[in-house]
Amino acid sequence: MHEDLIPIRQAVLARNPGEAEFHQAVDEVFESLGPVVARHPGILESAVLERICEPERQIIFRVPWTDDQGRVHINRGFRVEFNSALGPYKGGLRFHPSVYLGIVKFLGFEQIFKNALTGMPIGGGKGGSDFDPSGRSDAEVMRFCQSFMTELYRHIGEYTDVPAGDIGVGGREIGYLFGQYKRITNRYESGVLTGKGLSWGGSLVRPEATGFGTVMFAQEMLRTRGQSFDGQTVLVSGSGNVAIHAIGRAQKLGATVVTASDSSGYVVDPDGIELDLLREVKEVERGRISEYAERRGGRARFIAKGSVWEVPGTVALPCATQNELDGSHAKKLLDHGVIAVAEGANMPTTAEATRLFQDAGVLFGPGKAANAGGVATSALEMQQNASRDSWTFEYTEERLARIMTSIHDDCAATAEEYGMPGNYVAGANITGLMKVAEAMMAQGLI
Ligand code: NDP
Ligand code: 2IT
Repeated sequence: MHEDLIPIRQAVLARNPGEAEFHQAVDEVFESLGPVVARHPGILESAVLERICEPERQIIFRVPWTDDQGRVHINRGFRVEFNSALGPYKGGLRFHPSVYLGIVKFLGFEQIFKNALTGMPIGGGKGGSDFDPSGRSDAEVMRFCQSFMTELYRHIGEYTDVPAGDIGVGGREIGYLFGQYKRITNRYESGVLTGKGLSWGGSLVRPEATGFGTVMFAQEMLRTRGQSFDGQTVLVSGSGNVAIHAIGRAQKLGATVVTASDSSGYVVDPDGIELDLLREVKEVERGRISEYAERRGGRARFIAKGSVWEVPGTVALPCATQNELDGSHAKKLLDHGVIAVAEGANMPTTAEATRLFQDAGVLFGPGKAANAGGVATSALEMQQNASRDSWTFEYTEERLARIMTSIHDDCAATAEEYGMPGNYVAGANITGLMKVAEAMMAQGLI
């Protein structure tokens, strides 16, 4: 790390004790910024980095709700409004028992740079709760969402802060949240949330956008080496929104996707994942991934321990959660001849694993670039809401493809410009930072 950045980084760590994931996200960005502070002294003089690491606003609130037996539960709700230099705060809500302030801040921090990379007018934010939706009935999830929104509504709005989904928050939850927002405010404010259903302001392609975009980004990386998805053996982790659509897109491009996983284990299906069955088990029935193997007529195996990264493959798409691919996994993947890794999830690869891939010359697409298609399409949803319009699938998909190609090209060009050709991590961090820094400096001391 550049010596001028070390005291800033240390102050961030001291100010935010116990937030390991946030520290990791800050470190990853700071590691890239040496050449930037050398070339643009104004970044240090105007204390942009100190400001960018301090959220504009952090909201923590109580979420009381009752289960189907009438028992009372208390969860904690979060919304971290990190940076509004480029537009209203924008970013998802995560419902998962592991959620605490450090997770929300890591995600919100990443979102600042990701959203800048999309070229759309959106700032960075993130939220969620330590609520665990697994095994809960629709009625319980609805009561939780209504209670969550009963506090959140006062902090959000089309021009203020626009939440969407993330882990544990999909179309069902966005529906309950939107209904409660509308009820409390008496406003049909479509642009207050994204990921809505098609008949009430949602956008075509938004459900597919993150997974599709990740594969589009990886395809662009492969293209720089004269390669493509065609004929690759692809490893995907997760079996949620991002994973499912990454699998579908990679298959369409001629790849064989041989794995999927959830928090209970993973499946290996050498003939290629049967996507309809996976969607039936995970999206419709909200079941366990072992049921996929059970219903695949002996063609797939379920493994409860270990991870998909132990399976031989040439392209890896981590689409589950943070730090799911560590140094030992990276070594396995390298032994098996992996040529490209693109992060569908946020920060799924540890710092050590990232270094191993980069040192070995493997194409590595960091999440803030590779998974930006989701939030970019959220911004397209906001655009449709603002003009009271709805676009066709083909047109929206074409816009997404153009955005992903331009994120890829911007990251590649910036990496080259700063003397680190092929380093998409540095390219993404520097491109994102420069856009936000420029806006912050123009807007005075904010
Ligand atoms: P979903 O809730 O739809 O799916 C999450 C998947 O990851 C599930 O298969 C889940 O397993 C698994 N998973 C979650 N937490 C863990 C864990 N601690 N250990 C092992 N497996 C886990 O979420 P998404 O697909 O939306 O999100 C996946 C990743 O992509 C996240 O990192 C998210 O931040 C990121 N992302 C999402 C975007 C979006 O538009 N949705 C946009 C950009 C990034 P199980 O079913 O057992 O819980
Ligand atoms: O991490 C992410 O970019 C998301 N969960 C999507 C955010 C959004 O506002 O669509």
